[in-house]
Amino acid sequence: MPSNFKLIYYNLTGRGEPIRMLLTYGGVPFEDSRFEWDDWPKIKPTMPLGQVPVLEIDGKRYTQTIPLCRYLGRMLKLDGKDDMENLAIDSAVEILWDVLKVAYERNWETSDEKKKQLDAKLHTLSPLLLGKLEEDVKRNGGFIALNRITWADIVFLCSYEDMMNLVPEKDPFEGFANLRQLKNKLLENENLREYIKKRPVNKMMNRFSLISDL
Ligand SMILES: N[C@@H](CCC(=O)N[C@@H](CS)C(=O)NCC(=O)O)C(=O)O
Repeated sequence: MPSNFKLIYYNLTGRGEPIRMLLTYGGVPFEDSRFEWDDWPKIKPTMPLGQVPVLEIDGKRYTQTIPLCRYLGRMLKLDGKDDMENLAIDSAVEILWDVLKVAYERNWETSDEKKKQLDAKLHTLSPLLLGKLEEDVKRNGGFIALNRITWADIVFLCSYEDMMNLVPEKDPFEGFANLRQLKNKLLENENLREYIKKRPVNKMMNRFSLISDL
């Protein structure tokens, strides 16, 4: 296993947080290199694709959130034991990502017209996709992809926090008791609890934080 990890990302949750939380859950020490929003123009040209998150592994830089999470999932033995199990994990993560992408898009949209369209899209998509995951959690004995914890559950925890933050007008998890229970179960993990208590406040998205659920 590599010995040196450094995550470069905004001082926000977003795409950086699942990587931070996976390393944290696995008890892997890492340098959490955060920068403020206003510093981004200076940092952008120094990043491999002009984007973040970037994970430095033993000094080499890697990009792309989901592949990085999948890699960490494998490293931490939070992956599937065969192709079908890995497909279930990938599929759950992609469902979470599909809802989140629309929620983020809506959040950053400045045109009233487009915001309204994204609003309608989100309020149709969110119950449908989260409803599917709710059924999956019920069937999987409390976990999102398989009958045991996988890296998809950690991605879920981060997605839960961001969704609660991005959709303040209506609790997106209302009526989804199994998803809520999963969130509570994950928050029993001591590594995650300590990390959540100590991490910097998300200044740009601070309507909700998991700290209120500890
Ligand atoms: N496919 C990449 C997308 C990365 C991405 O869009 N990062 C955003 C922040 S979440 C970014 O760097 N935006 C600033 C920019 O493109 O200038 C991934 O999943 O990691």
